[in-house]
Amino acid sequence: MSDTFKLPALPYAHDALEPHIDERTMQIHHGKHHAAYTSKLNDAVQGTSMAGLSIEDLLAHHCDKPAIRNNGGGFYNHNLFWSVMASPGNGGGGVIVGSVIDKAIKQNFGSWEDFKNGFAQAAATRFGSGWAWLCVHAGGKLEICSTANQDNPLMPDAGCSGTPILGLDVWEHAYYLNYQNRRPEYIDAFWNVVNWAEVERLYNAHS
Ligand code: MN3
Repeated sequence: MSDTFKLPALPYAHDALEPHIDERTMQIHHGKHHAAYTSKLNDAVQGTSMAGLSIEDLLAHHCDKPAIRNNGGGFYNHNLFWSVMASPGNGGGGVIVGSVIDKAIKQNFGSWEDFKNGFAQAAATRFGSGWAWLCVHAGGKLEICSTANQDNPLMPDAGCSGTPILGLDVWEHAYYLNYQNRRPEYIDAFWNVVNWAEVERLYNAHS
């Protein structure tokens, strides 16, 4: 039987996010962690009534099952994470002044500084493992939040709502090789690799 869910190829080389996210971390994170979530998600749905459902439907309606919550969340969250990053100087870090996302950030948070501070605070204060999110609601309202483990805002009981358009993995496996316990440094470095063109595309698709 062929697997429903496939580990996506990274949209850039493993070393493309250096020096902010190191090559070895990317190799292990994508090739081991994300691959394992993908494989276990396939195992969890095959031969059940959930086979054939989209990942969004699984997260919205079947996250009461731990195998779906943890592995479906891990599959979806990392798919988004890779897509919203890009190499510095090749789409990573830059925001076009006057673009849709530039205006939306300023309208919702007052300034880029206030947005970044709020997002960094959500990422830094998430105790243990989890994610920080920027979510959009229909109509364009933006919201910052964080979730534990592999939870995400598509799960009705995650304590966060809207559609995630930017996510930051704050599990230690995402930064420990390069930053050890210095999560705030990793969060600060993340801004150099955010692919704002993709965040804007997601904003337009879900607002
Ligand atoms: Mn991870």
